Amino acid sequence: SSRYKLVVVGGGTGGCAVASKFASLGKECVVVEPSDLHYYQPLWTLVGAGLKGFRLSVQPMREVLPKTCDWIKEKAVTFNPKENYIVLESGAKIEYQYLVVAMGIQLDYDKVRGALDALENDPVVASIYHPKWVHKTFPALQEFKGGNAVFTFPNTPIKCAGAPQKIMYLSDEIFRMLDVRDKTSVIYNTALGVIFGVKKYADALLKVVDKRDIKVNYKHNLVEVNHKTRTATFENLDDNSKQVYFQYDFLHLTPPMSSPDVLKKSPLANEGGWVDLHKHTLQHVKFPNVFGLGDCTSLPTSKTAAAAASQCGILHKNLSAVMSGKPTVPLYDGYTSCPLVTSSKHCILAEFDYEGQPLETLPFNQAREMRLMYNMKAHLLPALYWNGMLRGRWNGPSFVRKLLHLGLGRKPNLPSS
Ligand code: FAD
Ligand code: UQ1
Repeated sequence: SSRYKLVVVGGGTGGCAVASKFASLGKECVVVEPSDLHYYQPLWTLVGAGLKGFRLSVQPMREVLPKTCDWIKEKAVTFNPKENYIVLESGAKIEYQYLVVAMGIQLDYDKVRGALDALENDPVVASIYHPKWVHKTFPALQEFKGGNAVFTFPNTPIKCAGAPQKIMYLSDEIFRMLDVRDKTSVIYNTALGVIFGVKKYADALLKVVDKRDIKVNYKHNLVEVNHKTRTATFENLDDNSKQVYFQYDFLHLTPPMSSPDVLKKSPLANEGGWVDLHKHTLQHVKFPNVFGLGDCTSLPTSKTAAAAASQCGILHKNLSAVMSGKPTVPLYDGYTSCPLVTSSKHCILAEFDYEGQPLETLPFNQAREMRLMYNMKAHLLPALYWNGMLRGRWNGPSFVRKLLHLGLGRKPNLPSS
């Protein structure tokens, strides 16, 4: 077995950013990551609508992980935090002094009967959440001749909770450009009871769906896809799970998601399967030498890269403190952000904290559809991600907010340390 000072499990958004922060540890730090490729997933919404090329969302893992550190190209399968080691798929045992868990969230397409079959075999079924199925989206939209275009939102936590409706707004725009919108029903079937979790932005989005003549059905949870008859079956969560059927001519699937299976069954998980962290410090509640960030954690905020960016700076501070025998500081207020793209030119930039209170970077109302925010999403953020965040140089926009609000903004709601 080998032994490291710091083991980072997962080399995605959060894991790569944290490893870069600790790059000065050199070979005392290792990233355990099975994938050859690193994805900038936020681009997939624009890839699905034909606005960006998929290649811009991919880099070889070797190019993004810090060169000074080790990389073990394997999957972690067992966690033994009482004895400070993990086990890899090959059976190799890796011991650590400190552990960071950043394994992301698992896509559970197999939990919807017929979904994988439809994705494999029906050209009109697509999903921007998967590097394989995102490719089907734009061709299917271009071929669309009218009928029912159905977009789903599952009955589980998901990453980027805005994406299932962003791709719908961009599809609606394409249908209008193709001149088929007047023979089309655009239908958003969501398992939730609201269009968005924060009222300020939900109110703005309800105006958008109204203006664009989009039908929203709440408490509709997708349970089955039959691609032979092009029928999607939903259970109505309000009405004793009574089943309702929708014929589709285009279907966008957002799969159910859950914590990675190997984490669910580990001692690091809470009852929900997520890495159980103190929500303001990112330190594990039971194992003080374990930290976590990103989509696989119990942090009760919306799962986004923007949230992981803010978490990464705070994790670095608190883990460094623990490494030098100092106390952790409660710093994370739950900041998360969702650029709600409403057309190929407009975007509502939602930013909020654990309380669901807006925490906007710009000193004016961001619940409006703005060109500035679309340009930021499409042109600025990808560069900020590849050149800033992944190199450990971007901790989210809180310093910009404080600067622009001249200290007059709302103070974050944090316990005193
Ligand atoms: P990931 O980046 O997913 O990385 C997890 C890594 O862990 C992967 O590399 C994986 O291979 C690895 N891994 C998994 N299992 C194991 C194992 N057993 N052992 C070792 N490694 C393992 N966020 C925004 O902020 N703004 C947006 O506009 C936005 N839009 C999005 C649109 C779409 C379509 C999607 C899919 C996501 C979007 N997101 C957005 C969300 C964002 O991509 C995620 O929140 C972010 O990538 C989370 O980072 P992470 O490190 O937790 O997980
Ligand atoms: C952000 O920091 C980030 O991570 C790099 C995203 O993921 C792509 C985002 O979508 C957003 C909105 C932010 C926040 C950044 C600013 C400048 C408001």
